[in-house]
Amino acid sequence: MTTSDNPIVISGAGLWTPEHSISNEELVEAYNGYAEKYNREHASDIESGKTSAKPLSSAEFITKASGIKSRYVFAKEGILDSERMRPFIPTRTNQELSHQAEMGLAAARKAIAAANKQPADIDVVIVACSYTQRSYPAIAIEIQDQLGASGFGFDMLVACSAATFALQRAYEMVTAGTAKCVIVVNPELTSPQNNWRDRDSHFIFGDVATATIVESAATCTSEHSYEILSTKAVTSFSNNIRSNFGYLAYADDSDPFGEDKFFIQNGRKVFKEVCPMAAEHLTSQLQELGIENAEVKRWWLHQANINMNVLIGKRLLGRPATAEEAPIVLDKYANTASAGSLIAFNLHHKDLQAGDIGVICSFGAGYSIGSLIVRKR
Ligand code: CO8
Repeated sequence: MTTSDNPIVISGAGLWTPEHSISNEELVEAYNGYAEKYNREHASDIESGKTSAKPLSSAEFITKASGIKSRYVFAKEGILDSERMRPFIPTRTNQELSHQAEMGLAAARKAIAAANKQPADIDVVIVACSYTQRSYPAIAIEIQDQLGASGFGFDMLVACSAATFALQRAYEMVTAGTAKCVIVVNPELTSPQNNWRDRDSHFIFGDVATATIVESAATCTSEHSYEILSTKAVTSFSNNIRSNFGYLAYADDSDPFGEDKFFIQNGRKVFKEVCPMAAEHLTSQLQELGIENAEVKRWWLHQANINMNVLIGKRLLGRPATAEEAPIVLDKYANTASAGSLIAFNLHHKDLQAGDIGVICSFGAGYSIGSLIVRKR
């Protein structure tokens, strides 16, 4: 979908970063302590072939294979404890603010300030992320209530593409006139769904929250705003990234926290299949607007793996993209599911000049690819 006579803009962005960070070295020390203990305790079963030994992890492998050097987490306690190997996030009462609403609100307030808006200006709140901590009431409605915003709110889950898909819904609502000012909030609390005991995936994810305001250019008074020139979404079913966590575990008598309920992937296949899909998707979207890939000033790409971004950059430009053209944030933040491209946007957009073209793009589970082409005003 494209627009020109009724410009819709991204007028503000906010980023909330947890205070706790875990380096690869800390992570590997904890994991290896756990694996060695497991191997000692199961030595006879391992020797008889009844069970497999837990392989050891390495900080060098993680950095080389993924580009990740550290990750932020909502709660550090428990993750590095080889007896526990999962975060400790105590329950809150129904009267207290939920964890994801707390994360989301912190980012939302920054986005509202950046857009030069008041909370009362917001008439739709969309919470878009990979998991919500409860089924209902929607986290979005809790955030709406805390903000004192009118209108309505809802949650939507599209894994890695939740944020871009929600921005597209926001764009369509403002275009249709069914909303005036939409906030898209991405409280990505991934750490409870990450299998910290799995050597192949324990390093991948981090927690963060981002928020973005979408409104009409006619109401926009912010210093930095970006006209949305085009949006594009595609999905193609794949089991290569999967989580079977869900409410049916109670009915099928399976362990709700069993190994198969965590994030699981065939990382190699994902890499091979998603990179060409993403590059073709973006090239064709830009072509529809008559824009050459080389004309794009900034690529705010999904942040899963540095080697993926390098490969996609090469496919798009015929050469590696520079750090200025396609900023990398996954070295510090790791894979934050749908928030990755928006972290990059938050940290690297203010230097663009009026008329500069940028691309926000997510790719991942589903498979799903979501993208927006924007122009600085
Ligand atoms: N330490 C040391 N060695 C290791 C480790 C480790 N931690 N992990 C694997 N190895 C070993 C393997 O065993 C293998 O050994 P061998 O060759 O002897 O078999 C060797 O290293 C190579 O392993 P891989 O082939 O697995 O390694 P890769 O080079 O492919 O790198 C990656 C693995 C980093 C996972 C890579 O494949 C990748 O990033 N692929 C892309 C994946 C991707 O983008 N996925 C998207 C997932 S995110 C998403 O969609 C959102 C989900 C929703 C959020 C979920 C929240 C929890």
